[in-house]
Amino acid sequence: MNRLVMLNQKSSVEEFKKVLEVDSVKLFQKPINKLNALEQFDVLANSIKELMSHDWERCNTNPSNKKEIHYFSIEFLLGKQLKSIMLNRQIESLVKDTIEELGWNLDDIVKAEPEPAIANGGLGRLAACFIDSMATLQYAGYGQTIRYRHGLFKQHIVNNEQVELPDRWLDNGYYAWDTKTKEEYIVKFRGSVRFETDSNGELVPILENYEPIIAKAYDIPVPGYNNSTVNYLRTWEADVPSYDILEECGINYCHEDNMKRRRFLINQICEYLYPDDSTYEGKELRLKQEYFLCSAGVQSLINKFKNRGIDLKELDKYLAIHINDTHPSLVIPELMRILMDEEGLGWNKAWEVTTKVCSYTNHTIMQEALEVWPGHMLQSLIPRIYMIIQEIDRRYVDHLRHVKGFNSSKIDRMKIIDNYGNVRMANMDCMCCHSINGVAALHTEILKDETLNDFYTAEPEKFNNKTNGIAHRRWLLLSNPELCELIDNLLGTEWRTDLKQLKQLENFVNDEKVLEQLIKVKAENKRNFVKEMNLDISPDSIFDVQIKRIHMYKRQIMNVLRIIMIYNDLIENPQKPFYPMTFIMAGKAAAGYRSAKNVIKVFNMLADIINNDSRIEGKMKLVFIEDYNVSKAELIIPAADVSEQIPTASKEASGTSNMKFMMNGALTLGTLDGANVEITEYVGEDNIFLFGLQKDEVLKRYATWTDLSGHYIVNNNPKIKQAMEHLKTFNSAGNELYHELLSNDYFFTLTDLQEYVDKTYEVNNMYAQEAFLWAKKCLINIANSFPFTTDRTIEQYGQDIWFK
Ligand code: 26V
Repeated sequence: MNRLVMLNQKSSVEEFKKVLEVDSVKLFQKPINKLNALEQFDVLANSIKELMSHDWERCNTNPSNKKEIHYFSIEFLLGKQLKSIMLNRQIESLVKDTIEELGWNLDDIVKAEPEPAIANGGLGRLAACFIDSMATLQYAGYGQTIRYRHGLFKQHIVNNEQVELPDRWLDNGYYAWDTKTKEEYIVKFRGSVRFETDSNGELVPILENYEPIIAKAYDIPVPGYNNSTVNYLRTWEADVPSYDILEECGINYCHEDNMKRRRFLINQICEYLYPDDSTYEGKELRLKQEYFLCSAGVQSLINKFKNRGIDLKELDKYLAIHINDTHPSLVIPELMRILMDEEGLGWNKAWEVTTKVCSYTNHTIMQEALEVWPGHMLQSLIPRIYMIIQEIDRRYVDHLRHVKGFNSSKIDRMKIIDNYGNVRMANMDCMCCHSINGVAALHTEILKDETLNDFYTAEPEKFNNKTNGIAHRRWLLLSNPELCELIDNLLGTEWRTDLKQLKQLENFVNDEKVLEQLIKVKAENKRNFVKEMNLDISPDSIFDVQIKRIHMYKRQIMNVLRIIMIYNDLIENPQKPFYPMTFIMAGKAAAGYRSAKNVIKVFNMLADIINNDSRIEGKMKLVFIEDYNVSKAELIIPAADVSEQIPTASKEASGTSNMKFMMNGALTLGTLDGANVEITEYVGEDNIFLFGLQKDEVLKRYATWTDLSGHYIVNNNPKIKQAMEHLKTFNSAGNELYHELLSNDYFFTLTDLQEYVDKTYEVNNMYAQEAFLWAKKCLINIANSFPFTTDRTIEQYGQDIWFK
C-alpha cells in the first residue's frame, strides 16, 4: 500500500487525517467528506488498527517468549470497541481533534459502530473483561472463540411479548476491527479410525473417510490500557475446503447437490450462537461448534510453538489453556490427540503436558448447564476423540479404585462416561485440569461441598476461588465520566490505574459538600439516561434496576410480585408515605424458555396498568427496556439508585452487574448469594440491603425434600395471596406463572417475598428521609468496589493458576 505516512501513537492530527483520506478512497472509493457514519466508523477503525499494527505484530510474535495464556470461550460479549480502544491507547484527543477537523461527530460514529454480541450474558462479558485486563497487565493473553454470523437475537417487545429477530451484526461479512489472518486448519469430523504399525512397531491411529472443514482465523486487537501491549481475540470461521483437499479426501466435488449440502452443513457451524438443541441435529451442531473451536485453536497453538522450535514435551512452560465453563472442554482430548498421534509423544508424556497446560473454571451449579453428550454422538462425530476420552476415563477410574480406594458408587458419580453412555464434560475437566475454580467465594464453597465434592475429596489441592470482576475502564472510566471527574478532584488521577486508591474516598463520607456533588452526579446521569433512551419517567424518582437474563432463579417474578404488593398497598393506603419509584427491568429470555417469556409479558402488562392508573399519582412507574445489551448497560448502570440482585441463595455463581452497580454508586438490594457476599464483607452490612433465605437454609430445604409448593405461604399471607390472585389475571402468562409458583416454588420466590417488600420500603424511606446518609452509603460502595476490578482477578489467575 502506498502510504504517505505510517501512523503511530504520536502521530499528528494532520497525519491521521491523511491516512483517513487514503482509507476512505481505498475502502469506499469516496472522498472523505462523502462518508456516512458507518463508513466513517469503518475508516476510523481501519486507521486505528494501523496505528496499533506495530505493537500488535510485536506482541504477536512474542519475542521474549512469555508464557502465553489462551482463554477458550464459546462466547465473548465485547460490546462496542471504539471508545474502549481510544481510551486504552490514549488516543482520545488525537481522534477527537482529527474528526472535529473533518466535521464528523463522535457520538454518531459510536452509534453506527456494530456491537458484537456473540454471547449470552455474564459468562461472555466476563471473558471480554478478562482479555482487556490481560492486555493491561501485559500478559501474553489471548481469547479464542467462534466467529458467529449471528449474535444473540435482537429482542423486540410486541404486544408486551418478546419477539426474537436475528442479530445480523456481520451481515456484510465485514467487521472493521478484525483482520483475516493467513492461518487455516483442517478440522476433521466423522470417518473411522484404523490402526497401522509404524517403523518402530508402534500402533498409529489413522482417521479415514473423514469430512474436512476449514477453520479460518480472524483476529480482533485487544490493546492494554496505557501500555504498548496489543493482544488479540481470535475468532474462527468455518469454510468449505479447497478442491485439492476434497480430492485428497476422496470426496466427489463435481456432484452439485452433494456440494450444496456440504456447504450448508459447514456454514451452519458459524451461523448461530447456541443453536436450538431441542433436536438431535441441533444438539450435534452444538457439539460440532465446540470441537471446531477446540480443534482449530489447539492446532494453531501447536503449530505456533513448533515453529518457535519449542520442545512439545515442555509445552506447559510456554502455554496455558483456560477452559471457560465446559463448552471448550474438548481442548483436552484434542491436545492429547495431537501430542500422541501427530507428534509422537506417548500417552504418559501427553497426559503430563495436557494436564499441566489446561485449567477449568466452573460458572454455574445449575444442572441443566453442566454439559452432557450422548456417547454415540461423540463416537460418530469425532471417533478418535471419543476413544481418547474413553481411555482417560479408564485410566482415571483405575486410579480412583486402586490408588484412592474409592467405592463404586463414588466412582460411578465421577466417571466421565456414566452408566448410560453419556459423556459428562465437567467430570472430564475435573480429571484432566490442574486447576478448578469457582467465580465467587460462596460458589467455590458450593463446588467443593456439593457439586464437585467427589473431585474435591480426591484432589483438594486443585480447587481454588477466583472472584469475578469487571473491567473498570469500560464500566467506570468510559461509562461514568462525571463520577470519575469528581473522584479525580478528590484523589487526583492515579486511582485510575491503581484502583485500590478508591478506598481513600472513605475520608469524605462525612463531607456534605462531597456528598452533594455525588448526588448531583447521579442526578445528571439519571437525566442523561432518560434523555438518551427517550423515556417518559421522572429523573427525580428512585431508579430501581434489575437488568440481566430472565431466569426463574434470578427471580424477576419476585420483583413483579413485589411491585404488585406495593401497588395494592398504595391503592389501599393512599396516604402512606412513598417516595416515587421507577422500576426498570431489562433482559432477554431464551427463545424456548416459556416461564421467562411469561415474566416479560407480565411485567409489561403490569406496566400498562400501573403507569396509567391515576390513583397512584405517579408514585410508581415501570419501564422495560427492550433489547438489553452492553451499550444500554453502560447508560443504565451509572443512572441506577438501587441495584436488584435477588437470586435464590446458592444459585447465582457470582453475578457481575452487582459489581458494576456498586462501582457506580448504586446500593444493592439483594440476597446473600454469589459475589453479593463479598460485596457485603467489603461495604459492611449497614451499606447494603439484605433479605431472604441464606445458602445453608436453601440447601437444607432441598436436601430434606421440604415441601416446595407455595400453598402454605399464599394461605398464610393475605397480601401475598392478593398479589398472586392479581398475577393470575394476567392472561395465560400470569396464570401459568401463578400455577408454577403454587405447585413448585423451587426458587423460594414466595418464601422471600414479604421480606423483600419490607426491605423495599426501608430503601424507599431512607432515600426519601436521609439524602446524605444515602449518599454516604453510595460513597462507601464506590470506595470499596476496588477489589472488583478484573485486573485483580486476572492477577490472581496469573499467580495461582497460569504461572504457578
Ligand atoms: C448457558 C446457556 C444459556 C442458553 C443456552 C445454552 C447455555 C449453555 C450454558 C450456559 C452456561 C452459562 C453459565 C453462566 O453464564 N454463568 C454465569 O457466569 C457469570 C460469570 O462467571 C457469573 O457472574 C454468573 O453468576 C453465572 O450465572
